[in-house]
Amino acid sequence: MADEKPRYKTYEHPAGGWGAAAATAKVLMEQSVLSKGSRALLAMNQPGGFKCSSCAFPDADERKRLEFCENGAKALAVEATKRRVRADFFARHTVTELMEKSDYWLEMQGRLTEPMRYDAAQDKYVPCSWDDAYEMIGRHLRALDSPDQAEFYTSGRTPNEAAFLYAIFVRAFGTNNFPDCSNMCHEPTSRGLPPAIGVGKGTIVLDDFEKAEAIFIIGQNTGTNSPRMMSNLVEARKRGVPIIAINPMPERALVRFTEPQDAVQMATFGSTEIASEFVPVRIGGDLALFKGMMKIMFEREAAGEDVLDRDFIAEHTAGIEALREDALAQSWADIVAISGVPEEQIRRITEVYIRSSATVMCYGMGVTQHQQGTGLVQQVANLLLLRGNFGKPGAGIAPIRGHSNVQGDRTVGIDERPSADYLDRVHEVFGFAPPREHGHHAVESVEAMLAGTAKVFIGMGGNFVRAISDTDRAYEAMRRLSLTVGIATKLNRGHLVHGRDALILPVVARSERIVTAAGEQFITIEDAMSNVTASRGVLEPASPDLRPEVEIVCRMAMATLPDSPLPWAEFIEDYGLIRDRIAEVYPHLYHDFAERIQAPHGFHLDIPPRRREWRTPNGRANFLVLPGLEANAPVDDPTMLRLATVRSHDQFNTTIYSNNDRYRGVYNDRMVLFMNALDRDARGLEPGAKVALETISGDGIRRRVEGLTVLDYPMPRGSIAGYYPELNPLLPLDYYDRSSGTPAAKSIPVRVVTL
Ligand SMILES: Nc1nc2c(c(=O)[nH]1)N[C@H]1C(S)=C(S)[C@@H](COP(=O)(O)OP(=O)(O)OC[C@H]3O[C@@H](n4cnc5c(=O)[nH]c(N)nc54)[C@H](O)[C@@H]3O)O[C@H]1N2
Ligand SMILES: Nc1nc2c(c(=O)[nH]1)N[C@H]1C(S)=C(S)[C@@H](COP(=O)(O)OP(=O)(O)OC[C@H]3O[C@@H](n4cnc5c(=O)[nH]c(N)nc54)[C@H](O)[C@@H]3O)O[C@H]1N2
Ligand SMILES: [Mo]
Repeated sequence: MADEKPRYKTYEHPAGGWGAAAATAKVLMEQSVLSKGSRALLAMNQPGGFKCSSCAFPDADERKRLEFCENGAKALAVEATKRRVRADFFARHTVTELMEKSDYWLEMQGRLTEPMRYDAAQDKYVPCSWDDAYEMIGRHLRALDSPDQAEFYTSGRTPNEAAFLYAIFVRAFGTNNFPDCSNMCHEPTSRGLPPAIGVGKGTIVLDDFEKAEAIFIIGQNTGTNSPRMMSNLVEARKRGVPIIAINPMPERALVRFTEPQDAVQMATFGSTEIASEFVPVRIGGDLALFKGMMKIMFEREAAGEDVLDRDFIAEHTAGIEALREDALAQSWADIVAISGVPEEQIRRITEVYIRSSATVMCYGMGVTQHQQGTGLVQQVANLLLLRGNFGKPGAGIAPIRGHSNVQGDRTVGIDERPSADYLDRVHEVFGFAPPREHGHHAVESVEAMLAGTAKVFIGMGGNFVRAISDTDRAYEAMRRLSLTVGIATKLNRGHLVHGRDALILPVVARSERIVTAAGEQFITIEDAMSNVTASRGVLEPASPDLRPEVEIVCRMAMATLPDSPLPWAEFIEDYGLIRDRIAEVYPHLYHDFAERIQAPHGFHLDIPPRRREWRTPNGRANFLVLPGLEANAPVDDPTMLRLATVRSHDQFNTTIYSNNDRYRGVYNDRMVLFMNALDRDARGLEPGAKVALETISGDGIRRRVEGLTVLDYPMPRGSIAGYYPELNPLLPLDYYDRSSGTPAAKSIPVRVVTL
């Protein structure tokens, strides 16, 4: 597949439909798991079954028989693949040779099967026993001068039980260094919303889509990254609900979609128009756009119209005067120039917003991954507060989370800045005093490695070195370490860019059964709408030598803290005991965990804003002003383009399923740039020209990616897009949102260079 010729062709069909059905069958077949995979798909997201690991969107209720999508099927197919990476594979390839292979090739080798240790003499991974692996981890960690010399990464697939204990183990060891995938993702939500509405999570439940009178989708590619949400959007459109998509890329599924689970639409080749209005905002232009909307609302209110929810504002909020003053001070010329959206269109979508008495605003990485990502999230909350869109049916804020349990991991303690309340509870429940100083977030962990102060990196899932910014420097950072540990299902780059000692520890995957001495265990996860549900794998583990993540955490703890009085060995066998401890540490959220998790669809964690209760210092919802109109520092260079690094339809983060991106019309190529034809002309380039990109930065480091093909695409002027992770070498490590630590991966200032 990799050597097929690149092809570029506009995708004319609605997204979803038969294309998605065919793609589902194809991916199952490619991994030779058609019957096993189809059987498992029937159990996906069903009571008694397992939770899809592909995204964090919640399950529908009883009305839907099947709850999976094309991309969920892909995630399952690559997990249930028949292919295996065994000891003989590592015996055949040195690590240096494997470094030459693509991420796609590494992924396609299949599931890891046994623990492996790096042997420097041969430059190869060689088999090692689980006992030896734990002994090595314990030895390295105990040898450190300070617990703060270790970095404990978490990716968001880790279930609650493993994440909770990991957080306890690491704090008992003595550090709050918890870089995690959330730091690169929805951290602006976790940090931005608490001062605004008192909780760092979304406030809607699935039912709200059915009651909404308007839906905004800001910087989120629904059809690819949370396809199950398309059913809700199709349903809303059929009810005539306006849907406003704010996105520099005209994402196909937001334009037109055929519901693959709607038999009539499938049979008649019918489809639904999704966005009633597409707003092609410039990259980073959202702040100007939001301020334009607020300016209109304040002006019309001042002119005597009934535009704001005055009662709600008076009873529940603080800070509106400063917000009004700031919005009214902005000029239309600036708003239009910076957002790239004509005033008339801003007026039109504001009218839609004003007419709706219940609005849901969804957003994704197009909002969070900017230098002012946290401030941008707060502006979405401001817009909603102005019309009282919290605590009523059909309304609220909806951060569309990424990894299936990224929200849950944070809830149960994966947090480099833990709250005092949590630390007090841990002290009381577990009887040790956890460290109180803040630890490292993802970017800071790499800085510590580069500075030589970090020595050990443990990766609970994920592919950190590919996911984080500044690829070349991240590689250099990892290679300075004394130990790197990858706890994973699949071989990835993170295992090849390693420390002096290195381990690969293979785990039981989400779709697989966990059986311990105490019997079959289930795990729990929290979805993007705060529902906690049980997940029980249905397939046999890919190899008898895999271990569940819970066991790996406990055994690392036992090897590192031999005197720990905690019942680690019991936790390994009985996950109910872990849930009892979760309930003790979080009495408000997780009381009666054991009983409540028995319900077929689990239970909903309390979200106080749904009752118009604000757990902020002043007890009110707060309007928070972000000065100016730019979400990123302006760059004084006329050749500058803003680059957004995005996902294709055929990848899950750093896992590349194929080199195609069907809805954007790209086949067999990932080294492309989506560019407005006028920007291309202005640089004297032909369509299909090969170019390099260079980052514009003041730090004297040259960052360049070569071999990119320029494609004409309806992007706003000055905005270009390409793929993550191939373009991560362009993203400077210190180019991130200071409030959340999140790299500004959607707005990298670059210039085109021709070689
Ligand atoms: N199949 C699949 N599902 C996934 C994932 C996956 O890789 N594959 N990843 C999971 C994870 S971890 C996450 S976080 C989510 C990510 O899901 P999304 O949030 O959809 O992530 P992206 O594809 O990075 O980009 C989001 C959108 O932001 C737009 N955008 C770029 N810049 C701007 C801007 O300045 N303003 C606005 N308004 N929009 C902008 C892009 O055009 C793109 O449509 O999906 C999760 N689900
Ligand atoms: N430039 C740029 N960079 C980005 C982004 C972007 O949009 N642009 N997005 C950012 C975002 S939103 C995120 S969330 C991060 C993602 O960063 P990560 O979460 O670190 O990356 P993934 O690619 O999701 O991790 C994939 C690996 O996880 C392992 N794995 C899969 N399933 C399991 C499991 O069940 N258990 C365990 N233990 N391991 C498992 C497999 O070995 C697989 O290779 O990347 C960020 N980086
Ligand atoms: Mo994410």
